[in-house]
Amino acid sequence: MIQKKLPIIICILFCLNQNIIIQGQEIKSTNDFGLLDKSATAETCALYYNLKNISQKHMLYGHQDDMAYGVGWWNIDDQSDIKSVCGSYPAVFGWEIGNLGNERSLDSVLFSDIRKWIIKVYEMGAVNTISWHLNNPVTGNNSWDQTPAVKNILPGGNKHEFFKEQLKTFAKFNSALVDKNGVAIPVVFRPFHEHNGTWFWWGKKGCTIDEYKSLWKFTIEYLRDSLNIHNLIYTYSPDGQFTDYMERYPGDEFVDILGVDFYFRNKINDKQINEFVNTLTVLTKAAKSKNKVAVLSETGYELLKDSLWHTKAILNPIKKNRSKIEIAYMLTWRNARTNHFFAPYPTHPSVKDFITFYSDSYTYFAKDLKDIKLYKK
Ligand code: BMA
Repeated sequence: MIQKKLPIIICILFCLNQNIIIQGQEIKSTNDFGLLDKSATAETCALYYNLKNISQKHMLYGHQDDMAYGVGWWNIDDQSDIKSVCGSYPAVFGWEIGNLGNERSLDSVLFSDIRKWIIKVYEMGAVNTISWHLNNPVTGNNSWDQTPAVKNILPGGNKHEFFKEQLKTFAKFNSALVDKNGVAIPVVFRPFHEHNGTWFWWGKKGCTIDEYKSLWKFTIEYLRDSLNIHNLIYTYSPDGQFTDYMERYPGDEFVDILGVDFYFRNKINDKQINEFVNTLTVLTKAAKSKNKVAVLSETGYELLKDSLWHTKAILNPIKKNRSKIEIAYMLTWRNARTNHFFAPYPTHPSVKDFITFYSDSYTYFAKDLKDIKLYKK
């Protein structure tokens, strides 16, 4: 009798005990990888899980708008300053969607091209991350217009409906980010960044701590629960000049990745390098205590005025402090033109040093992702 019922008993036991172990980590169900969105797609969960794993041994190299333009060129198929310099695309690609709803982004890139490149990046097995310099909803000017506006877009505010429309515009753009099989492409989404600065309307002078947290929570709940978006990994990213990293942190259930935007502004010296190391140490500690991922969400030294920046300021300091620093990726800011660039290009004096940085086993580029399936568990 018991023998006849054995398959049923096994089935019940299996259903009751859903917890599985993947590489030593207990996963409660296939969708519980610690993401704030419990309905996140399988590919999104896998990306988050793999970023967490990778950060223990490597750091992915990223570049903003890498496929879109570089120093001396604009929108050429398969062109990339990074690829021209070292032979491989970056492993992470940043995209900017300020001006969404128009034909071109605030940096004049066609949104139809951004979509095309996001798909290409995904099919290459690399990572896409999106930032959003949202126009000031009160004045309609760009995000650097500091006219207070956060209160106005929160529930009850006179621009709340308008803000919901903006989020719907984002949802529409996002819904077109699918591969050839219709699979939603995971995106590391980084809204309302550098909020501890005073340069954006969502900065610390434009809203109280509670208003900022409410804005963050509303945005996530609206995208996730009302607009049913499940391919996003949410990143909190203060500017590196913070006094308290957690000051405007909206809560563990509203953040997936802990980031920081750290720029080198002066001559590269020990003081600045120490500051950098300390910042990444604080970040790593916070992320680890929450079992979340840490990233250097923006970085650079404008015009790369020190040709050894990649090894002197980034690689060597991080490698020397590996016991305290685990970041899944760094994203170097854009190569817009000869007086506004952050990454090397073929004739730049930093190329040799960049090749050293690229060749180090700690850094991962697109080429290194060939055997790593970021979107599979
Ligand atoms: C800033 C600058 C601007 C750009 C903005 C959004 O850091 O690079 O030129 O418009 O980012 O990409």
